[in-house]
Amino acid sequence: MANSKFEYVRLFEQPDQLLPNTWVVVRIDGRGFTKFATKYAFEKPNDKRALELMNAAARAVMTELPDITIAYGVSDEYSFVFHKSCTLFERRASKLVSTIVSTFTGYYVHLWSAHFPDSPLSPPLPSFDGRAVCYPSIQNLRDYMSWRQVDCHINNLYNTTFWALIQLGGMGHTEAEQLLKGTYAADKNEILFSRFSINYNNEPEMYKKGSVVFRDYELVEPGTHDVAKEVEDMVEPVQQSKTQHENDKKRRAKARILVEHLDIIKDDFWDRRPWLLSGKPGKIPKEP
Ligand SMILES: Nc1nc2c(ncn2[C@@H]2O[C@H](COP(=O)(O)OP(=O)(O)O)[C@@H](O)[C@H]2O)c(=O)[nH]1
Ligand SMILES: [Mg+2]
Repeated sequence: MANSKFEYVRLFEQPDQLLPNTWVVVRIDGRGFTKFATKYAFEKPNDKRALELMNAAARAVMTELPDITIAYGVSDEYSFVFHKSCTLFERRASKLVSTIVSTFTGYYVHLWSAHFPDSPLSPPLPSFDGRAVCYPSIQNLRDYMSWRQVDCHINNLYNTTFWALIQLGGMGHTEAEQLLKGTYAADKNEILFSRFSINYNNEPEMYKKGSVVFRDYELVEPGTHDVAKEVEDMVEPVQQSKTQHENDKKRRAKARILVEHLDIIKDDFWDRRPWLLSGKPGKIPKEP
């Protein structure tokens, strides 16, 4: 077919390739959620319904995109991790980010009424922005995940204390802010306990740790699988046979997708679940 005189515009399309052989993290964040939370009267500092809606949307994204190995969410943000060998075919940042953002937003809106049956959505509708970052090593990826979970802890301890001072202690916003200025974690724990008899340790795990989404296979004994080294040593992804590839895909599709509130900073979480970093699906657990 002859090219049209218009076709030169194709040359304006510039590459936006992500670095090969790296872990790609797409983090999405609710746009203007401070205002959005006020409009729908989200409970402060944590609204269980809103967080569970975020988790349900993330779970749906992982169901549709089997290349995502793990996701982590807190507040109005979610990070989705693509395994380093899984993004060979599509490494255009804009395409990955737009796929995640639109799939997540679609499900967030679709699932809204199930989580907020008494508050129908109305414009301006919820929307999310997203960015993609490449992490070259497992250590970098683990540190990224730890960074988000530490952030969750710091913010939640602060917010829990701040809102206790206001809601239970009758303080004003400025007064509470002044009181908390320069305090350490131990001070906040002490304020919660001595003034309000709140033991921070007993706060819901979802608020303290955020939410981790991953496929459920049989856990392994820690120390029996050293995937990290195996995966790091991989210079280029192993060429799988077509049947092996199809088998893995089937096993991934069969796996249940769990949403849990676990410590992802310590080694234990990763040691027990070697499939997260190896990319090889594990054993499907027997029905209890
Ligand atoms: N009340 C309430 N607000 C929340 C909750 N989760 C997220 N938010 C709001 O969402 C904001 C997220 O922060 P950020 O992304 O920096 O603000 P944004 O630019 O307004 O989206 C928080 O500051 C809260 O105002 C929740 O569970 N309850
Ligand atoms: Mg936001």
